[in-house]
Amino acid sequence: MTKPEIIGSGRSTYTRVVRMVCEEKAIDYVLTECLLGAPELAAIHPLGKMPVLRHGDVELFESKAIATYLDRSFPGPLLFPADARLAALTEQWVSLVNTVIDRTMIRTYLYAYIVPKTPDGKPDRAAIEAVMPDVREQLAILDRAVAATGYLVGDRFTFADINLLTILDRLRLAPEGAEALAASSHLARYYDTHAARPSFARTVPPVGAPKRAGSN
Ligand SMILES: N[C@@H](CCC(=O)N[C@@H](CS)C(=O)NCC(=O)O)C(=O)O
Repeated sequence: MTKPEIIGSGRSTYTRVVRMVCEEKAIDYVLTECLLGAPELAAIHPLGKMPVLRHGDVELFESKAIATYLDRSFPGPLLFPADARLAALTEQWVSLVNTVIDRTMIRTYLYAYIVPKTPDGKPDRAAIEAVMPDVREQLAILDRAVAATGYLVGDRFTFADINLLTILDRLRLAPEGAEALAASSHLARYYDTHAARPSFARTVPPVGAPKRAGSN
């Protein structure tokens, strides 16, 4: 059988989540590194975002759709639970993280450090100060969510955890984010526990945002 090909960048959190699915399920896959704006992405994703997947004649875009396909197509532990309630809870946390928490912690907070829009290229202090109350509020929500079991969903590791861990990992790169995570005791323990998973360790990205074709 052909290997699934994940096209994206090792630096991209959304690319990392589908790589972690492959690692958790011991799927033999290929990562084809590319830049933002690469034609390989536009060939599959209508907005040219990463990651995209090619597997035989299957082409997919959107990380959760790719993760679902890999989970159902390959043996290994189910990362999207079969039970209706647990499946819905997994969807719930993936949705909140992708629509709200990613925007706050990565696109707004972290990007104010790594791709600031300031004239001198220095971290955008105004954007950082403005977003930190939301970062703290959202960390508190997550801290409560993992307090009882150490997982987002029931008492088992799911795609919801994968999808969050990649974001917490990047949040730690900047000082206020690292401090706020360390102060969230349940969530800090959750992060440390799951960061020891081989799927996490084998996909640690280089620091920095994915690079765009034509930029330095
Ligand atoms: N909802 C998409 C989001 C993918 C996404 O935003 N990827 C980022 C890299 S982590 C990207 O391609 N950004 C480039 C852009 O938005 O033009 C998914 O889950 O796959």
